[in-house]
Amino acid sequence: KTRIFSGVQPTGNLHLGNYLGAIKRFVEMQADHECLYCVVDLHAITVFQDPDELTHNTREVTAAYIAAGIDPTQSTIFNQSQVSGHAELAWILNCVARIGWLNRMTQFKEKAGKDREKASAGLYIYPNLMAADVLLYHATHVPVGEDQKQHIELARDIAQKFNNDFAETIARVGYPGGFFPLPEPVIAGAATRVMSFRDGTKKMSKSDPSDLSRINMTDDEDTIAKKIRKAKTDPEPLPSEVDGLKERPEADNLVGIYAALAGTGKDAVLADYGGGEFSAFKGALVELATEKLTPIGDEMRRLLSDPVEIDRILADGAARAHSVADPILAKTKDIIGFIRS
Ligand code: AQP
Repeated sequence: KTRIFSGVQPTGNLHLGNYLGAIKRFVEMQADHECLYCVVDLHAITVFQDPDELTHNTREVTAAYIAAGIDPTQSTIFNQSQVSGHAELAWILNCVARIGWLNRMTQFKEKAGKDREKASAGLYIYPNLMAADVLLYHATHVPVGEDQKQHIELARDIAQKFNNDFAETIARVGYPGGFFPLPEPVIAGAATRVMSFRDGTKKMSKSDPSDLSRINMTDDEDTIAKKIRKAKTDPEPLPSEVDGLKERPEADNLVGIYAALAGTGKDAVLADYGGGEFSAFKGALVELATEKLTPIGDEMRRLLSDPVEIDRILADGAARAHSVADPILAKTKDIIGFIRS
């Protein structure tokens, strides 16, 4: 049986990359699958967060999910810290994962920077918590942006090692084929890695100090237009074939964004705009991005004006998440040999 799990960190500045790489895809999956969408606040605190901002940002991600089209009565929307099984299973998986595996994680190297000794221990073991998020629900598929591929591969390795280490007791409790399913990353579409508008070789990111580097999900029409018009490009006209985008990261990025927003492929976009000047294409992109994004931003603002209702939705989602997670965590404890009363 298919079960989808994914999450977004409440760390502010939700942007077009988060939308196209993750949230838009979450919406597309909910019609045909059982989905759990988490606001991963435990992940957020691996880097210090101001408490009031964390609270606000948690509600903002929730509002973004709903405004983008996730129906909280159909999918389970909740915040991670309200379901203690994430932290409990993460501890168990800390004891399964190997230090050598964590040392290969490129995101830690990027986020910790040069002075690694000053990074939090949480940032280092972040991928184990992410494995716990997915495995706690026996999720089978995880829609993510390209940057998270390595972490899902690690989650698979951890699940496999757990299944091997405890094969005997796992068979005894009735799972001869392994207890944790190996989750599949789902990385698809024309914009799995949206790049910065200032530098086509860097990923669009929440923490980039330049607001011009990204489109935020709450940007208004004028801001979206300004950012797209100022986005870095090269002087050549757009190519007619996708192959012509190869050595042109900025052009490739904008064409990919257009394709993802329009729900087509890069080839279809180039069939319409190939050979033309960037200025005309940028004008069309402004129109499309405004049409798709501003209603979401407006709805986020409307939802955020009622924080009590957002908190109610999160509490309801947490209760439903508990009902899936608790039996799986209980079985995990049996498998390990913990006594439960
Ligand atoms: N640029 C991107 N293109 C496509 N997908 C992206 N995602 C993030 N950036 C891009 C996807 O969004 C989901 C949620 O990401 P996150 O909030 O958990 O964490 P993040 O990757 O740390 O976000 P940022 O924006 O990249 O923040 P900083 O600045 O801290 O590095 C994930 O599925 C992710 O793949």
